[in-house]
Amino acid sequence: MIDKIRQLTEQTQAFTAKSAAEIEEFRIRMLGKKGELNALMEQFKQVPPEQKKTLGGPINALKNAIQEKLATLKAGLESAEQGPQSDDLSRPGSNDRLGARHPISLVKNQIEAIFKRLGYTVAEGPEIEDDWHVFSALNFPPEHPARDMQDTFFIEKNPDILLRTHTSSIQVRVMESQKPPIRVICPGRVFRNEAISARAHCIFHQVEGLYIDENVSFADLKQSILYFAKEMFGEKADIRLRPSYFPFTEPSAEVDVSCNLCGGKGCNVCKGTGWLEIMGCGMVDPNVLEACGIDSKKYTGFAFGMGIERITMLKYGVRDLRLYFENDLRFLGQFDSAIGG
Ligand code: 2U9
Repeated sequence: MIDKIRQLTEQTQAFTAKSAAEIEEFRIRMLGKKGELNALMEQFKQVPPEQKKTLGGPINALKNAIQEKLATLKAGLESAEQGPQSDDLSRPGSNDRLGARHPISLVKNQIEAIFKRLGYTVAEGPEIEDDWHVFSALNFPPEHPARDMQDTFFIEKNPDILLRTHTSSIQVRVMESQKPPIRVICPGRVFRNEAISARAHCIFHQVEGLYIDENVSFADLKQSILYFAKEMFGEKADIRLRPSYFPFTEPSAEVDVSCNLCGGKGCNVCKGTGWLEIMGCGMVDPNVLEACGIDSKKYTGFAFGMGIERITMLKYGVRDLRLYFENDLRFLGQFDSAIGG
């Protein structure tokens, strides 16, 4: 019986076919009801139990070899049939479904594109930073709460090495290495020691901007942000500035954009105010300019910062921050026709 198995295995390996009919003929001869394999199985039933152990494996291997041979021959025949057609350049293209860009990347690209039109370049920097670039150069006093372990992730409990809490550290590096005029946009991930909820996450994305030159004024800041708001939220968008405080800017302001859902009349998204907060901004504090090697008597500048998650929520009506991190295709698929480079 083992000789028969060996003989059928060799026949299977050597078998070739030029047509579907030949393949089918081979299948029936080997696997058909009255085929070779069934005949072997009938014989197998008669053999004494101690021989069954040595014959079971080879019979199975033969069955697998026959099935693989049939599959290979069928695939070869199908591609041969398609061969001449694949040279036909007039055939319609295949309808492969393209992936979608993540909404955070989409909006990051849109923000960058808007500021590039105003002459800004894009700069990136390290996520693991030192105290100087995240806090000290930015005029944070030694006892500022952001320097606390509860708000910032420190590496190996070393108070000098930490995960950046804002992308302002990139602007510090740009100011240290370039001379004004400086016009730069700094996108990136930032890290804050916060509990995760629908409205807060310990990792999020920011875009910050910095413009330094002679005679840069608060009016320049306001006009640049108005341009950004109209490009991002539509021509009808208006802005308002409310006084605020940041260690690195003086004066400082929070920026609201008119609610694009109710047109400023008041709805549940803008909580009846007609306004939505989109970013913070201000004139760069002279202490920061000096710390970064820029003459604060000659140069002035403005800076602004925004959370990309927030801008995306407002633009696309995303209600829960956690959706950005879950990679659920039902969520991501909704952005596949959005324009964003
Ligand atoms: C340098 C000098 C000044 C960047 C600025 C803000 C205001 C701001 C927040 C918005 C929401 C961060 O994501 S958020 O939590 N940012 O309000 N950021 S001014 O000012 C700088 C940056 C770098 C050298």
